[in-house]
Amino acid sequence: SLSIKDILDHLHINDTNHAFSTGSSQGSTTGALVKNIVSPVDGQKIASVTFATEEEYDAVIDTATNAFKSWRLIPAPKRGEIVRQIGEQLRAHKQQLGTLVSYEMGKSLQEGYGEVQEMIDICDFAVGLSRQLYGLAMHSERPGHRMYEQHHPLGIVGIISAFNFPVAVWSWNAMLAWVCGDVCVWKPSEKTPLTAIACQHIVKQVFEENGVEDGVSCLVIGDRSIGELMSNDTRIPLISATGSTRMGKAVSAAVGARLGKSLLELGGNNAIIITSDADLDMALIGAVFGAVGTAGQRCTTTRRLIIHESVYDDFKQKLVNAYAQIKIGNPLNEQNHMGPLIDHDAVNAYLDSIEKCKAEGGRFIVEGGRLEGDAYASGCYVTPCIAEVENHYKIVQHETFAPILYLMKYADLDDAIALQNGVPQGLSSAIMTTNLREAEKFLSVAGSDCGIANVNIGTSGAEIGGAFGGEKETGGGRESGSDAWKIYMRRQTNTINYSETLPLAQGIKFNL
Ligand code: UN1
Repeated sequence: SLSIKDILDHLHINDTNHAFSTGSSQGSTTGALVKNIVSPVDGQKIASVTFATEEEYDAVIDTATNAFKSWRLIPAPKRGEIVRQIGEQLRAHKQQLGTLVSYEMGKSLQEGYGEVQEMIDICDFAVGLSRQLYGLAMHSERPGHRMYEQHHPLGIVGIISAFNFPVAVWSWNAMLAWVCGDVCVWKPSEKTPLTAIACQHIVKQVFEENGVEDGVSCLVIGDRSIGELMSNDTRIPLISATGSTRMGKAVSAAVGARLGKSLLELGGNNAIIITSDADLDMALIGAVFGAVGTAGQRCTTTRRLIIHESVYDDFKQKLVNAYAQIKIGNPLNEQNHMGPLIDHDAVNAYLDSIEKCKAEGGRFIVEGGRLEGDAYASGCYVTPCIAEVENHYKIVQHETFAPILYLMKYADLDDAIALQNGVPQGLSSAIMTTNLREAEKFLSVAGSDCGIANVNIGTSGAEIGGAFGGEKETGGGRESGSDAWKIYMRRQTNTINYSETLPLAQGIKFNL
């Protein structure tokens, strides 16, 4: 296996990294602030990054604005060919990049590789899409007229991404935006900028080899103040933001005030309904992976289980047994199922949520807590825990980004669906059942109100081919597959008159 030092060298991560990159040009290493990036895995400093100043940010946007003028003229399938090469490079660097994702963010190595695989998959999707940016052709009501629609690129797409999927969510946006003819400015989470720098390096080389102008892929390192500049910037027609509902509301308000477009992918509070007709062994795998995978830090993490009373005690016992098997520790060791939380703030939020849950009456059947000892020296390792609760508890209504699983009991499927829908968030949902009527009801208009609704699959681990996102406080945005590409383009309706007269629509007569 590779040493972290080898991986950093391989991915061109320096001890001190630049505040921004537009591709061939890079920012200062003095900038507004120099921040050390510490791994939650072992508490060691990995490298430092420089935060961009406002002037540096402005220079990046100027470069991107200029790059758009030529990038948009390259035919979409040719842009797709460049994205294909990016996919090839991601394949070549999968092991190193996946390992750095795991080390910088703390998710298991398997999930680190999985994240890079999602990037490769979206590249493949985008290559095909580059020949399928279809508009409709309509039949005009007037003789000698042709009507059709076409999709043109928007310009700059601003991408604000979160620490939990430090690179995949960027790629869902960037790969589609690029085949659509847009240029991208990416502000990664200030908690995980190094994997972003590694991606920028990979992409920049592909763009350079293809003679693409500087500025099609830009990276700006900074905290929320950079996000605020982007949200208020009329030079950025679309902001795609992933993160907390609080952040999303701020982005949406700023972008909305200038009538820009936003694509929001915010919090989830995802539940699995486990019915009396469920295959309980399958339900167990779905529930446990959904709850402890990525240490409960996916927006699709399973936070609630709504279990039929007839199987409640049985399933509860299965869960307790399964949780006793979970190995927590260094995520680079493939024996471990669960790594650390991202930082000490996250650990404190987790501990605080446990206290709040107890105060509201929650009964813990698997206790949580911070892990102590040499193997957990970073102070970011916690135990996944399970509490029996009521859905209306304030803490249950809230998304705590940690491995806390809430259990509740139901008797009637309509009540279970009401509980599942009875939270402010609307990202992912699932039902475990072998009963066709139950499954179809859950998927029906009277069923789940979420953007994602699964049958006999957990709430997390969506494939890139579907549109990803959710309703209510999740923000309404859709990324990745299906027709999610349309938000990265502006639609134009064109009517062409090839006749020798000018008939007006709606039969209006206007004779001069
Ligand atoms: C996220 O947590 O922001 O469906 C994205 C999943 C992953 C993506 C999660 N494919 O769990």
